[in-house]
Amino acid sequence: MNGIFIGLGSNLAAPIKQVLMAIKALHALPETKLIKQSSLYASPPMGPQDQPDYINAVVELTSQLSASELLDQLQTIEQQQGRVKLRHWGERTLDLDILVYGDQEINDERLTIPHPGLTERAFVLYPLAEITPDLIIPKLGNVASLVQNCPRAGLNRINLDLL
Ligand code: ROI
Repeated sequence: MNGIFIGLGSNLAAPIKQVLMAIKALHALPETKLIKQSSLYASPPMGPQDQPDYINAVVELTSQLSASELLDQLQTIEQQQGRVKLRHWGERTLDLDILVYGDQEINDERLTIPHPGLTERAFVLYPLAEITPDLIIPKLGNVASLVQNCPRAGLNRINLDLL
């Protein structure tokens, strides 16, 4: 079975720290194991350009939590890290999105999985391809092919050893 993949993004309040703290919090979730984490990436904003660049990453989990229970946990982490979101498609302290949840396709009030923006978002696809190039996403296909059709759009892998 496919794993569960979470996208992380931040462009406010020390974004690298936000993403690293969120990965720690994901490590500590109940009934959940963190299997893999991507590098951190810096990316220009998709959306209004008058906002700071983002830091993005993707992690793989396995979990006994349902997608909806997991979403509750992600929203708690966002709140604990003082999430602010200033405007639609604007700057935010921390965003945690369920990108893929195993083989499930979900379309309800709270969740659309696989995540609808995934195929156009270099800041999601490149980190995803780094940790799981062979993943086949329900309805969308193979990650390695998706990434080949998605321009990098200024995305840069961050070497934390140099910071
Ligand atoms: N742009 C980038 N580069 N990274 C993000 O995580 C991100 N998240 C968003 C929007 C506002 C769409 N733009 C983004 O939610």
